[in-house]
Amino acid sequence: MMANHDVKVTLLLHLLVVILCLLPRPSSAQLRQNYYANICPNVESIVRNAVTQKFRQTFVTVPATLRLFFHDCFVNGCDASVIVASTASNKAEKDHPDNLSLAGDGFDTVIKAKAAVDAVDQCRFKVSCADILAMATRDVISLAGGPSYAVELGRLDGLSSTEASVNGRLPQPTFKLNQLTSLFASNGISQTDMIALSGAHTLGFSHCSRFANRIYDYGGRNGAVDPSLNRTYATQLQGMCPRNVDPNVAVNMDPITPRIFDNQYYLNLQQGMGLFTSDQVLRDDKRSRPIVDSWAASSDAFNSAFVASMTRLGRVGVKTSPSQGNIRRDCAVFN
Ligand code: HEM
Ligand SMILES: *[C@@H]1O[C@H](CO)[C@@H](O)[C@H](O)[C@H]1NC(C)=O
Ligand SMILES: CC(=O)N[C@H]1CO[C@H](CO)[C@@H](O)[C@@H]1O
Repeated sequence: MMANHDVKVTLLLHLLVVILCLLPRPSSAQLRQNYYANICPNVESIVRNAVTQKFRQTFVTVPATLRLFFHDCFVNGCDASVIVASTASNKAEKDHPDNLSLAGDGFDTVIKAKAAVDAVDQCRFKVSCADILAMATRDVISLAGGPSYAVELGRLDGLSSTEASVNGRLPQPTFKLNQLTSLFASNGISQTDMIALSGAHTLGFSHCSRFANRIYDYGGRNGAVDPSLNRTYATQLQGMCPRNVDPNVAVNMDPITPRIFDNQYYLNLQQGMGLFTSDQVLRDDKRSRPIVDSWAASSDAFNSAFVASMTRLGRVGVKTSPSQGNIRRDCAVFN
């Protein structure tokens, strides 16, 4: 009797394990290219047109949208929760101090593309803000001369956005390799992907405060400059960012080709011209140096690594079941 019962329990347990293994994985499994083929067949060209129009008005569209996507994905998954506006009762993600450079143009790009999509009867309220942000990000990268790629789609928009949820979820410019690697690992993103995604700093701006510690009083010593920083570059940065500079002043993160999405970031690191500690450490730590050098040597190798890494970034914490999310009518407001 007992033995028979044990056999049954064992069989049931095995069956359970098999069923669990066969269940689709909750995160990325359901995203796919051409997700909207029957729902809104022209969605990609509608978004691209809207993004191109915005790009012609201001170049900031490019870095602003790219960084917005990164911050969205790392805080509570790629679910457009970063776009939600705060209300009297809820301080949303975008109000966290870490958002400082989430330039309004990134938000505006998504809002405008969403309006263009919703202007088409067949598409109205059928394409998520999270997917529009993912498509717009692909578009700004190629508009800036970077690689183009097919975007996986099918994300739902998240149901919550809080300032507190941002705490500890975004990397800091002072991070060394281990801190960077473990924060990205907590999102299921490998060290190699982290090094590729950091190449996004080939575009855009940083406020002086984010690297002031490297050009003034480094390590608390009066007037000291971070020894890992190129001296010529350090002097240039001090010129653009004098002590007590207006906090709104920002500098190009790639001083050589600031408006081109290219592999110049890695060439800069070879010259000690990484703007943040988190940039320069990728070249100075011997564990990540070989990858930095290989992408400095080959823009094709960097481009294909970047595309693969962006695709993995786009799967972080995505929501695909109706209990987890919906399609927001207004990207800045929960339905
Ligand atoms: C590896 C760790 C990272 C750190 C520590 C970091 C940190 C920063 C900081 C401090 C700024 C300047 C913000 C400001 O002062 O305005 C910045 C800007 C930017 N970051 Fe990162 N970031 C990281 C990774 C990424 C990734 C993975 C992406 C995208 C794939 C990205 C895209 C950008 C862009 C495009 C800008 C320029 C934004 C603009 O001009 O509006 N960053 N980042
Ligand atoms: C510093 O940068 C200049 C170019 O701006 C370069 O010629 C020089 O080799 C760099 N120095 C170091 C130590 O990398
Ligand atoms: C673009 C944006 O939402 N910026 C906000 C970032 O956070 C600060 C406060 O921490 C707000 O004042 C900004 O409006």
